[in-house]
Amino acid sequence: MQEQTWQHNHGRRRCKAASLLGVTLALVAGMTVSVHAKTHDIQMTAVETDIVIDGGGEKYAAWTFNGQMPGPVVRVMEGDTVNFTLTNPATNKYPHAMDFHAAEIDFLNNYRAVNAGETISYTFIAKKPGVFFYHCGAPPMIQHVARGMFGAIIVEPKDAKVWPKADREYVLVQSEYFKNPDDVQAMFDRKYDGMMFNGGIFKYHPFVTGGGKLDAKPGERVRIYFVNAGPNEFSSFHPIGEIWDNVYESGNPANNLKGVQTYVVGPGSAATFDVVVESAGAYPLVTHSLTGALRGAIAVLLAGPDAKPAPLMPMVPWVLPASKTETTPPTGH
Ligand SMILES: [Cu+2]
Repeated sequence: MQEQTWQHNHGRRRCKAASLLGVTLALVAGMTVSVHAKTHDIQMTAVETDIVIDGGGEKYAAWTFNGQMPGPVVRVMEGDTVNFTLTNPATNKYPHAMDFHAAEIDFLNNYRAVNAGETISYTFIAKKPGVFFYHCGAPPMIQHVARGMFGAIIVEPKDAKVWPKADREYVLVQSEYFKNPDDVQAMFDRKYDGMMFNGGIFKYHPFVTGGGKLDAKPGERVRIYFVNAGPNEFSSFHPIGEIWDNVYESGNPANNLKGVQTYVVGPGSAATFDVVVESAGAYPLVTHSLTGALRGAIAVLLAGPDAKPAPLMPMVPWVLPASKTETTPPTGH
């Protein structure tokens, strides 16, 4: 897997001291403790900016982490420590916050909103493997999520043998699009105008202007880390022409369902989906809540022998084929 979609320091110096401590604790507790747990320094910046949300170049006044919707994928291993810092630049207008569903820490201290010109830092240990939602929790939270402040954190199981090895991995984050970013009432009334995967309407639909696709080879096990950002609608995630070989609730390998046609992922939840593509062809991945699919939540998985290797998906901004110009500013730090 090539990814890494997010930069961080592995804190190897600390790892040595932590390893000694870990071994000691393991001896004391009589249990197995990973001696390879790492420390990741993750920094994000709240960026209030226009981004492109469809292949026609439609712009949206988003609020984002690092200028992209969704924010960058964070990827750590079970047992790792995350030192997180959120910067809210003085040039912003609104307070922002960060809530990691992978963390088990006090909400009041850590997830509070900070004003423009301030930063907040906290630390957590990613104790449970899976794929988890993260989002801004500043009030009104429904608006901060709707405008784009969300993303995915993958916590890999420390024992890779607890599930089959994937041949290819993607991240898909579903969310609703409200064309008027200031109409909070429309958000409360669930009057969404589009449904997005990774911040774009029909972003992975090759028959739509500017649309892309997801690649695979026949016989591959394709693993999709799926997050539903909402803010309101349930996703009913289904591979047209296929069956999920495995669904891991919250992405935890211990929660292994087999042979699932459709699986519901509620707002603020996530699951990991494995599909072994039986043969060449097109397999649209959709929310079978059709009002969502037909308003943008269709990602076509195209299986063919010539599929190129793909990096872990790519919380990349929409790049319009015509201009090949990135429409999102670089990360804010
Ligand atoms: Cu916010």
